[in-house]
Amino acid sequence: MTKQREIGIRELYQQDPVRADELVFGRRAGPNRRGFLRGAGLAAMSAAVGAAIPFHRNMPAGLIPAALAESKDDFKLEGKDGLSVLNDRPVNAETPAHLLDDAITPISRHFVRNNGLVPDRARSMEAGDWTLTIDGEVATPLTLTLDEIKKKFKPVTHQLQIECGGNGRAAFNPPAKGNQWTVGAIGCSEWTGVPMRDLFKAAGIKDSAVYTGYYGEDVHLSGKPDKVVISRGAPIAKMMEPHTLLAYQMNGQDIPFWHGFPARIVAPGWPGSVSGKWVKRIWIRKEVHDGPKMTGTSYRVPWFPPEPGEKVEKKDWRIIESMPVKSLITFPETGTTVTGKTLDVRGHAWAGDNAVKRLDLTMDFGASWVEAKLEKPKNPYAWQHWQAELTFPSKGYYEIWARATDDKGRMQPFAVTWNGKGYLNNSMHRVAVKVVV
Ligand SMILES: Nc1nc2c(c(=O)[nH]1)N[C@H]1C(S)=C(S)[C@@H](COP(=O)(O)O)O[C@H]1N2
Ligand SMILES: [Mo]
Repeated sequence: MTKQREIGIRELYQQDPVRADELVFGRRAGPNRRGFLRGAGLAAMSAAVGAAIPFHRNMPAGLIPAALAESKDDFKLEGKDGLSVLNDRPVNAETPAHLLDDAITPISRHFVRNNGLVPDRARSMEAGDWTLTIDGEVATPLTLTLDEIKKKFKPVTHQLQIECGGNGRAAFNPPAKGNQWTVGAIGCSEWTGVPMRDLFKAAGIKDSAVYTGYYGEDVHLSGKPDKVVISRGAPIAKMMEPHTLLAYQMNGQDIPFWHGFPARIVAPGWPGSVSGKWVKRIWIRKEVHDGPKMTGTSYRVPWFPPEPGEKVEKKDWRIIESMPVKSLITFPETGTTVTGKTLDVRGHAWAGDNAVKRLDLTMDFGASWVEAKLEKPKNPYAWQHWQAELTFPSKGYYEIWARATDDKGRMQPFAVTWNGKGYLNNSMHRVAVKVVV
């Protein structure tokens, strides 16, 4: 006798999306659309999402309805408010989209991504004998205390987005191993610190410098004191870009222990893993860095789009640099009941090293689009706020989808661009609402 195991709707859609449509909604859908989902199937789906679906004919088959796609599990982390905890050792927690509504992400709502354990020094929030060393391809290696960094170098403050390279991984099919981030491993807080290039210049960075490698104070899960948790870096040009900081404040206060006290790198627009927390050493190298999570397939994607499930040879993987164009709908929240014909919708958009040029919304699965009002970024690498008024043609279940376009003309795709590691999913964010008038 085989034992039946209960599986969640997300897992069901990952295993076989068309079969999931059939199991959940009772009827096999057409090959591309849910237009064939009639009678009992359509009724089941409407019941599941809580209203009739006026545009059901346009609905892609095998795609989990947005009303059911984001997890709602809550769990309390110190200093955090409403984050979904994906893992507790190491701690990984993401922020539901509607809690990212603030222009500047409050500390309590910035996601947390740890590969190891928070160091004791950070827990105590006392810098003590902490120093930062910059060595390698420099004329004079520097070792600085926190006070020296604050006194000798001119601070700057910028709004900077940090997004985990694996944000959106939960939508991969076949699934990719790792934290199953839905959409909330992104934040844009205000960071204060010293441009990294000022520190590098003070150390007399040499022409032979090619790449950096950071070392943090966090503790490996094995507990072994000498085992490095993660050590990544970036090409010198990215590290010398004026918005790449050695930060010591987040939203005007000492960086909280989750986020790297007493100091961290913020290399905005690149995978969050470049932004080393609890940093104590930056090694300037004459070749590409090769620390833990820098080599193999870590934070790399194939240079060509593989077929879902295709095996890709080692030599075809490239280190991820700028993150792709992306956006979030932060109002309304999925599940909202709309009692008027119109609704003000808003959110943010960002595009790695680039700017966002335009944002469009659809409520009929891509048949028509409404252009949103898009603000300029507060500074380069800040996310951009957008807002639009939508008018619904009738009552029913609607999905609002947002699509950002960057200044190079690149747009967010409808579906996941698959790779074996679950990186860089910038498919459109979807929010489900029920219109009752
Ligand atoms: N020392 C250290 N730095 C680190 C990490 C880590 O585990 N250890 N995680 C990285 C990853 S993968 C991400 S996405 C960001 C997350 O930053 P946050 O926790 O402040 O949101 O920190 C990066 N810096
Ligand atoms: Mo990450």
